[in-house]
Amino acid sequence: MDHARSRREWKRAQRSIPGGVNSPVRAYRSVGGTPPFIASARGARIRDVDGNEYIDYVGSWGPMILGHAHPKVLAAVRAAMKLGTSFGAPTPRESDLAEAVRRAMPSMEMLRLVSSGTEATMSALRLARGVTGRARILKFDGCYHGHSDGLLVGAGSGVATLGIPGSPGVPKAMTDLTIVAPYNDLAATRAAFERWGGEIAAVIVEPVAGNMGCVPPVPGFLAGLRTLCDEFGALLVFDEVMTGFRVARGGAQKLYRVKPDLTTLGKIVGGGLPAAAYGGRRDLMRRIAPEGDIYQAGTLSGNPLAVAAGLETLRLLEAKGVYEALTTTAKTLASGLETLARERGIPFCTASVGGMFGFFFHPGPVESFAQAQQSDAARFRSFFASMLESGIYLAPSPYEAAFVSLAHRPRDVDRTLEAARKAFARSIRAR
Ligand code: HOZ
Repeated sequence: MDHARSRREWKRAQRSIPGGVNSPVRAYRSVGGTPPFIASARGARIRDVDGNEYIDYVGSWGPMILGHAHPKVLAAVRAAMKLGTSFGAPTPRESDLAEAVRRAMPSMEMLRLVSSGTEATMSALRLARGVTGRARILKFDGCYHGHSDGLLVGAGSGVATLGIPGSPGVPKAMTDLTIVAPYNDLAATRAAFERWGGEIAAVIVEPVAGNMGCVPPVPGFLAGLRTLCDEFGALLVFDEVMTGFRVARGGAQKLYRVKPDLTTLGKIVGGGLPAAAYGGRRDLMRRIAPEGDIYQAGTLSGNPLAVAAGLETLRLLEAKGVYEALTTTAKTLASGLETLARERGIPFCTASVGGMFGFFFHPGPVESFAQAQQSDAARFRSFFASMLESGIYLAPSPYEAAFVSLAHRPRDVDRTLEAARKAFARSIRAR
């Protein structure tokens, strides 16, 4: 594969943009090589500026559940665009989107649209602190909830990929209020509550962790969090930016039958344009300004193009069999990879939930960030490079989930597994 143009573009980008990228993981720092600069994408395929085509399992990090450039989403955006691109004033379609979300996720009795997942989680936690009058937040090691100050501790995603322990610029006082417990560890969570119980405003959790690879909750973990929150008067916040409309139409809360007080959404809810949301119990959401006294605002919140893309995406996800299809694709990939690795005696484990999956070069199980960090980084790098060379576009980090779309066909899965067979063989030779 020729990457000459991507290399040139990357050099150019680095003169104006830190690392040449507008979000750190995209720079391929942990896997090496040149990140393909993208020219276009359609369906399950993404094409770079050198004309190389890849089967895409990044899906813009989650939103592209219908596949890229879905004609109906494009038509909806085009139609909206003709009417104006931003008003900074309410529109009927924002209520349409809010109602569509509420139908899918009844725990979101009221919601507010924002523009990014970071904004959604930051705002939900402000609300939680405002209503409880408490300052502390409990999060889990390896979960990533965007880049707001108080949440940049024990964070997965790019923070984990780059091995950044925390970030300069975040005063210690901001993260002193954040308690970090190991994911899937109820005993440690209880211990934290016993120490700080009366001060904890909220527990925030990715109900299926997708920013340390894909790590599902162990049975009873989410229900246990619900019980602890109730016992100690804290709010339970499900960060479903990744899992919302991804693991099931009603998100992880539907799948695992645990009702959070507040939920954050992003990615799919914007259909590939910048929209996100936070919402939950009506009595809580009524505290948001102007109905209440807790302030949060945004010029592009409820942007008409993003709302149109989100609405059309959610509408198309109502079709019968959608989540069964996504689940089958993700499961087939995960189990196919596991079989191939096992045939070669490579320590390897996988997980898949709905339309997301992940893998670790680790014998398994991986239920926590500490275990995820024990996976074989060198093997991941070699596997990643070989897959890319074979035209398979994976997230360039072991600390990210992979996403499938409705555009992925069985032949894409076959091609991916064929590429994986080669990649596993190479990874053995390289040792
Ligand atoms: N935090 C995102 C993945 N979990 C990265 C997004 C991006 O680089 O676009």
